[in-house]
Amino acid sequence: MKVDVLLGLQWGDEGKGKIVDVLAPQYQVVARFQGGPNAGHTLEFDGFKHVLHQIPSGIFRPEIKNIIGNGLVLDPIVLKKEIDGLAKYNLPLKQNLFISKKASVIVPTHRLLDAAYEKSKGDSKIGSTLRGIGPAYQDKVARQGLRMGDLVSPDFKEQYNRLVDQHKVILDFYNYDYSSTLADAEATFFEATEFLKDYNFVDSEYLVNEAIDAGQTVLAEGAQGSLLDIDFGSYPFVTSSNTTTAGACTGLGLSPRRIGEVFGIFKAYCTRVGSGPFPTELLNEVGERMRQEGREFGSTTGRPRRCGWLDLPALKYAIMINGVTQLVMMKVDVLNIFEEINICTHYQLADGTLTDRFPYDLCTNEATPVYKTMKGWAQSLENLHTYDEVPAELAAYIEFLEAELNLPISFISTGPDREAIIHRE
Ligand code: 2SA
Ligand code: MG
Repeated sequence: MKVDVLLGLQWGDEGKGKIVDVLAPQYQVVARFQGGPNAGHTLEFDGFKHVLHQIPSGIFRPEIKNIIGNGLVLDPIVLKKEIDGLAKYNLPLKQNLFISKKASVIVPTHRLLDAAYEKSKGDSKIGSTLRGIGPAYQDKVARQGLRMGDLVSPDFKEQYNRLVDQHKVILDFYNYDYSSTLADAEATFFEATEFLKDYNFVDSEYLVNEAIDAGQTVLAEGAQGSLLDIDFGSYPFVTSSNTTTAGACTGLGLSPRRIGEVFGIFKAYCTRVGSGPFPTELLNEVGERMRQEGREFGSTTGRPRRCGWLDLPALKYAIMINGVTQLVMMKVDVLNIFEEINICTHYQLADGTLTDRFPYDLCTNEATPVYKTMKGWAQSLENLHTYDEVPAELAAYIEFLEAELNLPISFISTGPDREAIIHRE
């Protein structure tokens, strides 16, 4: 048995939550491998809409084991809130949610540090979600962070204080005033860590590998997107983890030989939230229509997302890094409103050269998109369930992409609900 990986090929918000939920019935285990409360995975079914941040998107199927892997940075406060928010669904979380003891802990001062660093950067800020992600990964890599397994240790409070004392020195250096907020946040933090002690803390690398050995099917669920990867994204405007397939290996304790299918999720257009280069961004009325039609607002922070046309050089790069085997195209219905649809096939760089590669210096070397224009289908896609029913212009769009990307598009999502999806066998 192999582990299938599902991840975003753009700058996040590709609709991963929905696809995990759609594919979940085929899997016995769903595992998150990186990121933390910066993620917002939206699931919609039976008229409900629910946003998950740290809990895997298989949680609504009680028979599935949901694992929070070692590669995450977890905020106990947010985790308690998420668990409380799920209470109304009567899910057996004490039986089907498993938290790696090796996952890193986000403490309240990590959030303050995130804010202090961003403030100090001025106009060149990253556009972080300010959930403490970067500072928590910093402490992990500096070999001084806390891990979820430490929560039950008798000297947890001392370990916590040692770390926070260091954070205060940095906050003082940045003249960042924490006096009014920290005490309350700490009280909520310790309330949350007490609450979480009733949940399952596990050696998740054993759980995952033993599940595979026992013939169970496992889906690894990525967060954010490939172009936000710490190594391969548009650095420094990235998140602090490996959002790509390799991250599933380190973030769950899996050998690369265990990886099976890699589902690459992309939207039929592009969005980005936060700062950083975005060659196909539309700073005009077309972009605004995409934002409204696609409800493109951050599901964690509510920030308006930047919108633009599909970017093939970036997509090809993400497919290469991830070893994608199947593509999933999301939010196709958002393009129903356009008479013409553009696809960026190349960039023209400042010196005039054309390339379909993702440039190292995208942040400083302006890449002007070169577009292919296709006719839009300009009609509703509601109630479509098979590929045969797809309008000819949409079929042409899909087939053009498959030829360019050299991969099949296996799923086409035509609306937010679980049911609004075309699966091509
Ligand atoms: P961070 O919070 O320090 O990891 O931010 C660093 C960059 O990564 C981007 N980032 C994201 N981009 C898209 N979606 C994300 N999740 C939320 C959502 C975001 C939200 O699903 O909508 O609600 O605003 C996410 N998380 C991090 C971030 O914008 C920075 O560019
Ligand atoms: Mg999201």
